[in-house]
Amino acid sequence: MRFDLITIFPEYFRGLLEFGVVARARAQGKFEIAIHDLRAFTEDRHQTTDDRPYGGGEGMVMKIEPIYACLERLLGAAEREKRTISGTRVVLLSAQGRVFHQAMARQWSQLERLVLIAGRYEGVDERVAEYLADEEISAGDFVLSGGEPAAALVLDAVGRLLPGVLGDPQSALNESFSAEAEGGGAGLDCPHYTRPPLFRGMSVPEVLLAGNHAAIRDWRLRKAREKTERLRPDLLPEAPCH
Ligand code: 9D3
Repeated sequence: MRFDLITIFPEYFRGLLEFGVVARARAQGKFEIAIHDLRAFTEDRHQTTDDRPYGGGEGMVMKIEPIYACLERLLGAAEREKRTISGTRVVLLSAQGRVFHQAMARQWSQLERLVLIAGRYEGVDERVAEYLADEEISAGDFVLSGGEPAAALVLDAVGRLLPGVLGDPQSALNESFSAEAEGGGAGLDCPHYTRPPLFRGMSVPEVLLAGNHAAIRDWRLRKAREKTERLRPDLLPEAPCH
């Protein structure tokens, strides 16, 4: 799989390419990441990527031309028409998008190519979302200064699902089990502990030390459910607004 990141801050992604799961997968040739500096696709002397909003108001808006020129270079005019067939998706990261979730990560991990456009300033000319991008995605209900952290997060979530990327293939297996086995409700994981069994008065639950595997399984299910009820009741199957 190939990722293309379009940004005015290409340096933002440097660390990502050097460290972590994404870096290792890339080094192993499991996937390719290309970072594109939007300024390289401007025509003017000042390499302008933003402009004042029509209708007035605060802040600046990202211009469509450099983004179009970059997509044109990456995909070509013909490619943009038959994106669905070619297995390519163009995603705009913006505060106005649908909130990213695991099902999208799973879908996108099946693509040949994922193009991520990181927005900046007060927003992006709406014609990008309307005509150039396939989807407009947000990282969540909080305000970022731009789409770069959101793009990094999408890259990590999708990248780790690619075959052979995860160090331990069993982890990916367990993950899909826990998400689908319990009546479709992808609740929170159970708590984990490791040595020492007692640290400064803080103990590990006795059941985990005793070695009764049936009891451990029951305890883990119960704890996962309790924790989901307490911290993420919205994930429970019977939650309202589902
Ligand atoms: C007047 C309201 N604006 C700012 C307070 C709206 C606004 C414009 C631009 C809010 C954020 C941004 C920049 N953010 C992103 O480009 C962005 C984002 C986000 O803010 N939250 C979650 N996901 C994303 S993806 C891109």
